[in-house]
Amino acid sequence: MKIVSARDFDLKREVEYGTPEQNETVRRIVSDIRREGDAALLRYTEQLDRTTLTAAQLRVPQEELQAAYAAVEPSFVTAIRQAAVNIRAFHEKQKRNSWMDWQPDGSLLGQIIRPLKRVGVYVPGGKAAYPSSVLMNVIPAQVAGVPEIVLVTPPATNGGEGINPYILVAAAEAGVSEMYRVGGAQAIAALAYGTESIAPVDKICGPGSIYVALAKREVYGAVDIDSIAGPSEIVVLADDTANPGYVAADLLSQAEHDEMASAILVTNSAVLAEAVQAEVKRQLDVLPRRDIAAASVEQYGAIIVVDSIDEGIDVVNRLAPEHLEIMVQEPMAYAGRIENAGAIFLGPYSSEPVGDYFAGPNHIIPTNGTARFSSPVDVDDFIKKSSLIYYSKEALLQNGAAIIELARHEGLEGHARAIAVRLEQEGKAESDN
Ligand code: HSO
Ligand code: ZN
Repeated sequence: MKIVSARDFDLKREVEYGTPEQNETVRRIVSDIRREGDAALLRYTEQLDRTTLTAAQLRVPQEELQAAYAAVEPSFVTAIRQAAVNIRAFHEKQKRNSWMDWQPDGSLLGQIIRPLKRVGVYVPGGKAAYPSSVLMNVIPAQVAGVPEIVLVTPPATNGGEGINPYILVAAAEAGVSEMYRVGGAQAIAALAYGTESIAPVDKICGPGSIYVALAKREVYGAVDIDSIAGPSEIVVLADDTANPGYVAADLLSQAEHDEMASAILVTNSAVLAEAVQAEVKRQLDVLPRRDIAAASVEQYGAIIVVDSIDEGIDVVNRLAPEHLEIMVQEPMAYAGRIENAGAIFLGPYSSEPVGDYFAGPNHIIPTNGTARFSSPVDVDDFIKKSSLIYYSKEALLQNGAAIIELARHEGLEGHARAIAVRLEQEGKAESDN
C-alpha cells in the first residue's frame, strides 16, 4: 500500500459503467422481455443462467424457504435475527407522518405520505450474494409500509445447485413471501414491465452485476430505482493514538469486497502510516480473499499523510467516502466537521463491519463521491408524498387577484379565468347579501 502526500493523490476517481457491447446486450434483453414476457424470461434463464425452468417453477415456494433452515447453522439464524431487530429499530426512527395545517383563513395545506405499493429487490447470485443485504433492502421497505415486496435472485448461487440457503433464510427471516428464481438483466426487465408470472413493481432496489446495473438504468423512468452502487469504499482518519492492527484490519474488510474497492488511510502520523503499511502486508498474507483484497489495495488503496487532522478532514470531505472511520484521540470532537461521508464510525470499537451487519443503520450507502448529495438507503426511499390543498372561499377571494396576476404574466389566460370565474361569481354573491 503506497504512502503518499495529499498533494500527490488524485482524489477523484472515475468508475465507468459498461462497454457499448454490454449496453447493447442489456437493451436487447430488456426489449425482448418486454415484448415476449415469460417466454423470453425462460429463454434467457436457460441461455445465461444455464437453468431450464417452466413458468410454474419461477416462483420459489414457501416450503423451499422453510427447508433452507435445515441447511444453515442455528447460530446463523440467531445472529441474523438479532441483526434484523436492530435494523428494524433504527429504521423505525425514520418514519414520517402525514401532516395538515389549518391556515387562519380557513384553508388547509398538507402532505399525505404513502408507501410504494410494490417493490422488487434484486439479490445477486455471484460473489456478492449477501444475506445481510436482503435485510438492508427489505426491512426499510417494510417499515415504510410497502405491502408487496418481491425478491428476485438467479436460480443458482455461484454456479451451485440452487439458491444459497443463507439467502433463503434471510428472506424468510425478513418475512418475504414472494420470491422468483430469475437473475441478470432479464430479472430487472421482468420486474419493470411484468410478465405473465411476475407482476410489475414500482421500484427496483439491490446491487448486481454490471448487466443488472445497466438494466436498472435502462428501465429507470418506467419504474424508480435505487442508486447504482459502485465498489465499496472506506477511509480511515487516524492519529498516532490509533491501533495499526485495527486500522489495517478495517481497511482490508472493505478491500476484500472487490478488486475495485478502495481503502484509504488518512493520517497525520508518519509512524502510524508505516505501522499500518506493515500490518496490511502481514494481514493480507493470511486473508482467505487475499487476491481480491491485494488487487484492491494495490490499485485503489493509499495511505495519505497530512500535516494535521484538520487537513485530514479537508481530504475526507473531498473524498466523500461511503464509509469513514475516525480513530483519533477524541473522535466525537470531529464528527460534526465531516460534511461528506455516507456513514461515520467513531472510535476504535466501531469497526466498519459493525455497521455492515449489525448496529442498525443501512449498509447500502452512496459511493463514488455521491455522498456529497445523497444518503444511505432508508425509509424515505420507499414512500411517496401527495400534496394536499384545500382553499376556503375566503382564501380564494383574498388571493385570487395575485394568482390571476401571475397567470397573465405567463400568458396563460385559461388559468387566470379559472380563478376569475369564481371571483366574479362569489364576489357577486357577497355583494347581493
Ligand atoms: N460493506 C458493504 C456491505 C456489506 N458488507 C455486505 C458485508 N456484507 C457495502 O459497501
Ligand atoms: Zn462490507
